[in-house]
Amino acid sequence: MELLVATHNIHKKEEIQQILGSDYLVTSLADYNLHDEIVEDGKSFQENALIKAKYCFEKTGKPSLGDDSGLVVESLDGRPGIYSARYAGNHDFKKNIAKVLEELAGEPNRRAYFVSMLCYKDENGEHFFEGRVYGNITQKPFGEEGFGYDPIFTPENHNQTFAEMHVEEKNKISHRKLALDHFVRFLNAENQQ
Ligand code: ITT
Repeated sequence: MELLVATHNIHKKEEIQQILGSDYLVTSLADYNLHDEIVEDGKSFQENALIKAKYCFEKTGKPSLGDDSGLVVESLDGRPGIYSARYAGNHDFKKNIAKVLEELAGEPNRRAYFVSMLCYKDENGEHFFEGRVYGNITQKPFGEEGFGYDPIFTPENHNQTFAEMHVEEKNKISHRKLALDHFVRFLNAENQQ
């Protein structure tokens, strides 16, 4: 089936396609010539995921998936959280990473998690699916793969950051993979009814 992902982020689109595999054709906003910035003024990952999915569904009538995601750092009271994309500079990952590392300087508690909140919207309504992966923030960036905060996040029971792993390896354990597993189970159950 075609799944329209309400994103301008090519990395997210590619990860979702790789995780879902060839049973799904993952498209995104650019494939529908939708270039507007979607105003994400929700107060939670859930509200923002809904805003994205709704926008897409209203524009196209296609089954749409919003992914609102981010990094939640325990000793920063959950920041950058829903502000992950624009924590220091709008989609400027170097600045965003630098700000997190600076705020954590000298802090022994480096526990954090990545979250992916998905909102799936079709003509029958909206459904939410969440995935989290726990880990730690490194002292400095390592690796070139992935995107966003990947160079400073080491998932639990691993000794490499997401950015040091091949994307296929990240995609086996990531927050996005866990959320998509819930989503696929839901779709399969729906299709059996
Ligand atoms: P769209 O809203 O167009 O989907 P975005 O990049 O703005 O793209 P978000 O609003 O969900 O997406 O912001 C999430 C930010 O959190 C993203 O820009 C990254 O900085 C970070 N992030 C999310 N998932 C990540 C991942 O798997 N690895 C590293 N950083 C991630």
